Amino acid sequence: MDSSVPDRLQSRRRLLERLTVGPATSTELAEGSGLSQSAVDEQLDALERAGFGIRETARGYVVDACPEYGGGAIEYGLSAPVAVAYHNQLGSTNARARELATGGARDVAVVADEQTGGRGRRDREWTSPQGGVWLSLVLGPAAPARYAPIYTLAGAVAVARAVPAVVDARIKWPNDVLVDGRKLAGVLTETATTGGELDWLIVGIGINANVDPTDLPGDDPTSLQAELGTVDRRRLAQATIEHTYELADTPEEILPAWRTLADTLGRRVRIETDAETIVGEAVEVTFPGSLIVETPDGRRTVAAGDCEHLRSVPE
Ligand code: BT5
Repeated sequence: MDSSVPDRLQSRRRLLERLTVGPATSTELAEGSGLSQSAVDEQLDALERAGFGIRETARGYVVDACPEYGGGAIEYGLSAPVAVAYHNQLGSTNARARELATGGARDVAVVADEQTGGRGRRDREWTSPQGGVWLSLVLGPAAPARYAPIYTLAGAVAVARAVPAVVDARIKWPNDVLVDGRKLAGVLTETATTGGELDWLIVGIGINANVDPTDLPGDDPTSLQAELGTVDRRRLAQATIEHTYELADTPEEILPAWRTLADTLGRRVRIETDAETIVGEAVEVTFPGSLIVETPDGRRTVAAGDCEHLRSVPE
């Protein structure tokens, strides 16, 4: 891997962060981004080639047009210190994120317009045509390895918070974001640990944004386009990254937020684990993300599995 890639992206991010605040001279941009004057000029040229409108005024450079989507577009106005590695097409953003993470990168989001080998949990396929928001955030939170499952729940909370409020997004344990019971988004988390601590964390998030659900597999999927019409993917990707970043920093806030958005609690569920099938009422979720199921044989604590909602438990 070219380890300079994240450095270059971080400089562009800092430059765009400075331009988000207001006009900036090239000296100010150089100081703010850690780049030389000539490297700043090169970055500004590259941003213009990527579709940014950049104007020179008496007080410095200003951005007067931002592209609809792309790496710089997502970084511009982003309130999280995350650089964006954007690809028109990629096998899997999680796979690329893993390469970057093992090369030492942190605080980078890999984003693709289309994935040709998107993955779900247990190596299932995740269909990812153009128009969706397919992203993987590489983070390095200082946390014990046993916290790993909580970040999957964080990804689902981030999506539910990021989608336009008129969509009543709810979470099915542990990682599905649903609208009226239909799957809108999924989360695939990967971690590496050293000495009982998290080394890196990848939160992979797939949101069916501007895609046609009839092109998607699975049990009655939906998309924001189908629910609402075309949405602003730039804003959606930004909000998803911002919420995920913030939650990863405050793991104690993830479960309370998850509970308020949960569709699973209080329902009859069938959970398929690697070893067995558990049927009962989902009564609680506990740190770092286990589901407590009340069964005829007593309470069970389920750390991982596929959850199916059965009918609601009568009052
Ligand atoms: C998930 O898996 O829900 C996790 C999906 C994570 C995808 C993101 S996209 C960015 C990043 N890069 C990757 O390569 N992955 C992550 P799971 O719970 O196992 O659900 C997978 C199942 O959902 C499949 O077996 C299908 O039935 C169904 N499915 C596939 N594509 C779908 C889609 N676009 N929308 C809704 N359901 C889908």
